[in-house]
Amino acid sequence: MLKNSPSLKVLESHFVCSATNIAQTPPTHLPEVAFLGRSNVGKSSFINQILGRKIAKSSATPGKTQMANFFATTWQMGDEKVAFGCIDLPGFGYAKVSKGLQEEWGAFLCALLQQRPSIKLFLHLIDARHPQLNLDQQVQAFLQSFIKPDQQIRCVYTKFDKLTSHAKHTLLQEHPGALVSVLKPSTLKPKFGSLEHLQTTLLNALLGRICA
Ligand SMILES: Nc1nc2c(ncn2[C@@H]2O[C@H](COP(=O)(O)OP(=O)(O)OP(=O)(O)O)[C@@H](O)[C@H]2O)c(=O)[nH]1
Ligand SMILES: [Mg+2]
Repeated sequence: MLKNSPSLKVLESHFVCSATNIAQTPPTHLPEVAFLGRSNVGKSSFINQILGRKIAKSSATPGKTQMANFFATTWQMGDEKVAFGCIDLPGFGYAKVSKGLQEEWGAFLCALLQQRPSIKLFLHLIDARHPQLNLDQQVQAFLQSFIKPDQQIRCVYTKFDKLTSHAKHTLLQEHPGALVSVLKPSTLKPKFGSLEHLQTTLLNALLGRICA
């Protein structure tokens, strides 16, 4: 069973802007979480889930998010109020995007991730059905190559609901304490986590606090 945490409430969330190049990115006065992972892994859906509203556009068609989309939100955890930014990024490895565009996106995304000191948490979303893909390992190596001491990387295994019971236990045996997400958080068995556990862990990681 997971530990109890102070109650958490999302007070407000709003869209800030979209960017296709560094010049269009907003000021860096808030700490930020960057959501990254393969195309269609569930980045936009996850943002909507933790913010409690459909603010990021999600779609069954891979390649939906084609720009870096910036959101700002304020959460209350216990007596503490925290304002921070969320960056919804286009997915890596979307084969249908033309080579030229892919290269262009690659350069922008790499620069964005490397040169934005306000990003305190890189949340790497991984499809729970395919936890060992080469592309995800490349993303981890890329993040490790430039991460600074005040930044953290956390993984979230998405589409956990699509696993068999056996596969769920295997994943958690191989990755003890892993964060998992499902399409409908209310259907997740408490032993695997909860929406509030995800939110609390994310907020603590963003604030640089050690958490299980
Ligand atoms: N079963 C299940 N489906 C999910 C989950 N998360 C997302 N999906 C579905 O997966 C599809 C892709 O979700 P998105 O949130 O758009 O994925 P994305 O990573 O933002 O995709 P791109 O913007 O294209 O990179 C949608 O049909 C979602 O409903 C999950 O945890 N479980
Ligand atoms: Mg998306």
